[in-house]
Amino acid sequence: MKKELTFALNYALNKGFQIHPDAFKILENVDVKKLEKIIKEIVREKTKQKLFQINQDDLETYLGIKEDPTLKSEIIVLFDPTTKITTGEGVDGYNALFSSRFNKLKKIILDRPEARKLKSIAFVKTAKTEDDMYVCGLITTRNTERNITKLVLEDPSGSFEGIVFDDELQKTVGSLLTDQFVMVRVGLGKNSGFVIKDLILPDIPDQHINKSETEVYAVFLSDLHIGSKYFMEEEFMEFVSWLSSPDPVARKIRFVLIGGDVVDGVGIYPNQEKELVCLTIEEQLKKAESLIDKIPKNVKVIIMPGNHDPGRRALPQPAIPKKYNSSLWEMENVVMVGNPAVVSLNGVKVMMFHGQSIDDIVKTTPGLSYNKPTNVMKHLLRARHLSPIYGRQTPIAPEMEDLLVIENIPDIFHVGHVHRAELDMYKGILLVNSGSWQRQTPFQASVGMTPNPGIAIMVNLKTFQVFHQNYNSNSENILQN
Ligand code: D5M
Ligand code: FE
Ligand code: ZN
Repeated sequence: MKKELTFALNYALNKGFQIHPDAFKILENVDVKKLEKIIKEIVREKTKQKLFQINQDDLETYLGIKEDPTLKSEIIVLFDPTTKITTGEGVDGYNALFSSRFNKLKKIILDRPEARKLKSIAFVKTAKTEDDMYVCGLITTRNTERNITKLVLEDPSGSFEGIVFDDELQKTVGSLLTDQFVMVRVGLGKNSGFVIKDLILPDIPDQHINKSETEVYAVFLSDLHIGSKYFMEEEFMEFVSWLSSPDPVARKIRFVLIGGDVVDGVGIYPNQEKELVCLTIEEQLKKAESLIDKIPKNVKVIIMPGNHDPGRRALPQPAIPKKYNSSLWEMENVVMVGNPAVVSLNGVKVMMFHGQSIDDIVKTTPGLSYNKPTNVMKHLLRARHLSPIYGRQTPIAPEMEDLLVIENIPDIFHVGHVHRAELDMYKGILLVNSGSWQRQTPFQASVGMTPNPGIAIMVNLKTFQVFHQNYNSNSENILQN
């Protein structure tokens, strides 16, 4: 025990006082420099009242941290794939998935004025008109050779190849992802081929951002990797204790969101066991449970899985199944959701996605990198899809409905996975990559990935002001805006 705390306790005991265990918990988290003054004043006050027990209420009143009962903390789960997952079989499943993707995105693009002239691919291929027309579809291939780019699109009526000559437009086409949905303006070329003259993405329209009426804060975390040797347990505990401290921001925190990779998992990558301190999923989740249990009960904790958590690997992922740890499901302040999920926090819509698709996008798109994950997040918003590329590293299940289309426009977009905390804005949407609580692993070092772990990002849901607490000892590697 710290000597200042021992002094405070002895002082009260010598004056004939008892200290309630809940009051003790608060004292443990108070700035040690203030302890002597606090205890002396409370002892003086209560001696006058002839009441010789110091309880939680005395300390909360003294410190001005009595919970404000008027602070609302309402959570509504607006979307959770857990109960919607069906999994179709084989080719049929994938046909259904892509047809659902096409239909949902076409519905979104129909709001654009250009879509009034939208025709099917089959129609455009046989039309004998000099006028420009619009078609939309999913990109099956894009190829650049000798100063021109060829783009192949598919809709339910057929497939279409168009050529892009314009340099600027070629650059835009170069950043498109395969299986992404686009609308294009086309005209007939000289040799009866089609020339693509313009390109329209579903994108995000200008919109009104929802804010909370009461001033409460949400904390954004992800990639704890509990069970890994590299999990920053001490720093994480320090952060969790801070949640119970008298700090004015801590006193208004009502939500903690965990965006996946809660535990490190088992058998996720070769030789992982050498990097684990907890060797089973159950043991890892037990530890997660005991850490989450230390979060004050008036804070709601939303837990979403990532690629290291148990359940299934393919997107969309169900919530971490009860069978691995039923206590997490039973905690009164914990809400378990799948990946992706949309939750409303006092009316502020937050879309949570672990971010698995970032790997494929960074690897196939010029100009994007692991160091600026929010740029990838903007790409996803423009495509209105959380994982457009199919058939590379990110497994996608053959669902009958494409649950990865961004139908519901969020106020905050929360992603993790790449272990780089970063903030940005896009069309009024706050973009949060919540970094990690795992130190750089040997694998990450070998591929030159530099995480900035140990940063807790928090947002005032009334003003959208952003704060952060840094528990990273490397001060050169902190949050950059
Ligand atoms: O992933 C953290 C980041 O590191 C994410 O961008 C993927 C990358 N990563 C991690 N392990 C591998 C392997 N084995 N191959 C390729 N890329 C990898 P996380 O989900 O926390 O492991
Ligand atoms: Fe991770
Ligand atoms: Zn991950």
